[in-house]
Amino acid sequence: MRAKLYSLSLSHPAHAARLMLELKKVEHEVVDCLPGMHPVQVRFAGFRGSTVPALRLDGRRIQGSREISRALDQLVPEPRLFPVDHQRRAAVEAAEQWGARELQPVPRKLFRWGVANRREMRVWMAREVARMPAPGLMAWANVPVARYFARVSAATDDEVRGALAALPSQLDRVDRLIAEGVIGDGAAPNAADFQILCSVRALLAMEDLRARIESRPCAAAAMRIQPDFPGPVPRFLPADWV
Ligand SMILES: N[C@@H](CCC(=O)N[C@@H](CS)C(=O)NCC(=O)O)C(=O)O
Repeated sequence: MRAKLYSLSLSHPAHAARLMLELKKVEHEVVDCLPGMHPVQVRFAGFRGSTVPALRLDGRRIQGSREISRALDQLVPEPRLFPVDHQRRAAVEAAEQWGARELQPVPRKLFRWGVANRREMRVWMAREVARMPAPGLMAWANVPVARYFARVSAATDDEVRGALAALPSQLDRVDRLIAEGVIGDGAAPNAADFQILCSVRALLAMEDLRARIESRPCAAAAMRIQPDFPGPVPRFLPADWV
């Protein structure tokens, strides 16, 4: 089986896809796209959409973390990403869907707001993530790109404040899913574990938020499933928003 994963070092759904490939022991190559250029790179690779994760698997093109989890379970049944038992499967599917729709956009929105509104974030991105020469110059040159991605994610001041206000109840929900046993079994992670906990891991990497999250059960579960994530992401949020 040949697999090539188009990824981005800061993309939490792309990390979810990589970890699922690792769980399934599918040998794969990771193409670490250049932040900002990733939509062009994935389109150039023949994918219909512009997002990562995008996976070439035995000649097929599969895009989206939820599509990838299903394709992997079909191709390599064990270990399972979706339980066989109907009731358990329904719970995992519902959690995965909630994670993708509600929680996954949060770190993306916050991060893109930071890159569009904070020069220091663009310098950090250029130096630490993209490893570009002349990060100060890149921070200036990348303003239009940063604004474009902020617009695509509706990363406005109001949206970011709203996302931050809703975050505690979303994290409560993740902690409940762990308490109910839907996710959080480190020995047998399922598709919802990867979907949800990779988003929590991305939030934990933000210095603005770490102290508010790290004592929660979901923080320990996220660190277990994904010990490494680029960062820490330096503070960029207004202090009275967090
Ligand atoms: N729900 C999709 C979303 C993927 C997504 O939005 N990925 C971001 C990076 S985290 C991206 O590639 N965005 C490019 C764009 O918005 O054009 C998934 O789970 O795969």
